[in-house]
Amino acid sequence: MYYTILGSMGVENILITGASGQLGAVLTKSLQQKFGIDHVIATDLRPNKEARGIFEKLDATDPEALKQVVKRYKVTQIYHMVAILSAKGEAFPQKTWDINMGTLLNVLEISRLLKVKKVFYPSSIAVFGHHISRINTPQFSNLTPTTVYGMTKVAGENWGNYYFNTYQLDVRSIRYPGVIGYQSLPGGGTTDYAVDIYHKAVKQEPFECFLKASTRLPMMYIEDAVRASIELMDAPAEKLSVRTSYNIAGMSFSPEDIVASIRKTYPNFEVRYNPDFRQKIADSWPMSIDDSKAREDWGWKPRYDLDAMSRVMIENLKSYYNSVIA
Ligand code: VAH
Repeated sequence: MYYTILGSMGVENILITGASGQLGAVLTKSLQQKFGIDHVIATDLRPNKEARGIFEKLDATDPEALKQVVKRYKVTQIYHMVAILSAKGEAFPQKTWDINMGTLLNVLEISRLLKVKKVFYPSSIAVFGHHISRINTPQFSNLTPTTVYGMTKVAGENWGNYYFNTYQLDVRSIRYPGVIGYQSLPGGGTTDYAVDIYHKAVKQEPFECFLKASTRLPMMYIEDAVRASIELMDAPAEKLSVRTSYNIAGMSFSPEDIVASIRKTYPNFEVRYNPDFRQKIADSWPMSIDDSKAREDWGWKPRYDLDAMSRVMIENLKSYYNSVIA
């Protein structure tokens, strides 16, 4: 049995909730490379068919079930990636509140009781709303989000800070921008267009964009986002001055910028703009982020800009679609 060899002195056993999601799937792989495949416990309601390693079917809204998995695998760190995202959340506001908050409170409380050493909590630039400076939005800004998803992230950041201050639970958090990767698909987010657009381009199909051409938002290539999370978790605790959540920046672009970048490879790529309810959400978010605190405290630095990301996305999706057709 795996768990009989886990949990010995100095060994880290990492549990991921939401491991089959867009970020969870890629994060699981990176953590397996870092800690060893037998030390990473991927959990979700549904398995990720392509994943290797330990998987437990887990409903993180069930505290008893979560507790049992944490105990059984002698878990020392949790990455809590479960969440209903911004656009989908607006269709189910109360369910979004219950799932996003309920699962986080379970993770925090069980971590406190079972002495889990560190917890990673993903927040988002959706914590910001109107009444901010939308260009280079500062770390400490007014947090009046316009979506239920954003409300859960503001509350979640504060719960993390509370558990850190009250119980000395080592909770660490990042405010992710829109995350883009070829390995997995997002679901229900306002920034998802920036993933879908590459799939259409590579399939040489026209793309219908649900945001206006000029809507500039903070974004990040998934490898940078995963590396940021692991680097923050590796940083010495005493260096971390922010225990709500760190602003981090990668790049900022609008649909017309990403289209221009894609047209360097596919000059005839066709796009039609047909903004829907997600436009209003995007208009309430920052255009770019000031991440100087993350840079100062734990050395954050992104590696990918828009064109570098376009190259990797196109190259990898091309091989993927070629292998599907072959
Ligand atoms: C969303 N991708 O669109 C998420 C993200 C920056 C927003 O948290 O809902």
